[in-house]
Amino acid sequence: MTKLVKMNTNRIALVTGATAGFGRSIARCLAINGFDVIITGRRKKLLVQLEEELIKIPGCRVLSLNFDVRKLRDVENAINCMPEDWKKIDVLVNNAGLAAGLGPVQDGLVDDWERMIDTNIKGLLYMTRLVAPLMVAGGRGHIVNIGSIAGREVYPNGNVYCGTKFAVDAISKGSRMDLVKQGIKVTVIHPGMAETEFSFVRFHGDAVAAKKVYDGLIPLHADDIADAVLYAVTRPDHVNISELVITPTAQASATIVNRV
Ligand code: NDP
Ligand code: 8X3
Repeated sequence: MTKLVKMNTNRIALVTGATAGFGRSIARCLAINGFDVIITGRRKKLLVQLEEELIKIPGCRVLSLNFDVRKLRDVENAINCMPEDWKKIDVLVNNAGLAAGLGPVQDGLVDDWERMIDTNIKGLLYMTRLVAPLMVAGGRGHIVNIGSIAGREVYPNGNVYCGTKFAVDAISKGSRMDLVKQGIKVTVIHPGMAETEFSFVRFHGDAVAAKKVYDGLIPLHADDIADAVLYAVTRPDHVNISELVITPTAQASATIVNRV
């Protein structure tokens, strides 16, 4: 008798920067909602922990890929060496990113600038360059880029970080134009203030300065952004969510915040 092999028909989502913050919440949320997930990041221990958590979700398959999005060869190696059935990526969430420093441009640290430019712009481009052709070949797909309110409004001392997120906004718009004929959706989500490891990284590990950013207001939670990603990637085929700007209720713009 022929043995019936049950094919896994879940959609596949690849989330960069899944070891913390938005990325971890997005991976969890998509996994809980029926996606198979490819989780990526540099901190292997955290990737393993998340993989162990997500594989307990009934029917969910998980692949973890440990690499730095700034290293083109490592990105190529990770994507090209994936098992063939994992290459049918339906959703790419370009989330990995950071701010490093908050100060006047004339005092900026070149190393901080390079980390932000290499991660937020070039890393996102490397991922897109490797994954978009797989989507084109499959005739479907959805790229979700995580931008920022800093990609819509420049604020004092934000200079280079804002520049990288303006680039994410422009690249998202351009990608949407370039991929429209192939039926590939492109969404950009621009969050405002959210309490993750973001400010701890921005202030080079100063936990007190990081905490102070959110004094007197209720910031966004990573799950709020995961919820928005889930919404975007579960619309019907004929609907694309192009852009979303999501802020805490207490934030009216990049610089206007109601603290109590
Ligand atoms: P976190 O610092 O909590 O998480 C950042 C994630 O990015 C981590 O998983 C980290 O993993 C990963 N990452 C950073 N650098 C690299 C790299 N070179 N290669 C691979 N992965 C990397 O921050 P958030 O979750 O808050 O930030 C996620 C995204 O959201 C970023 O693009 C950020 O700019 C954006 N954003 C954040 C806002 C906020 O207020 N929190 C608001 C608006 C946008 P690992 O260190 O393991 O590599
Ligand atoms: C993170 C939000 O306002 O610190 O992108 O730039 S902000």
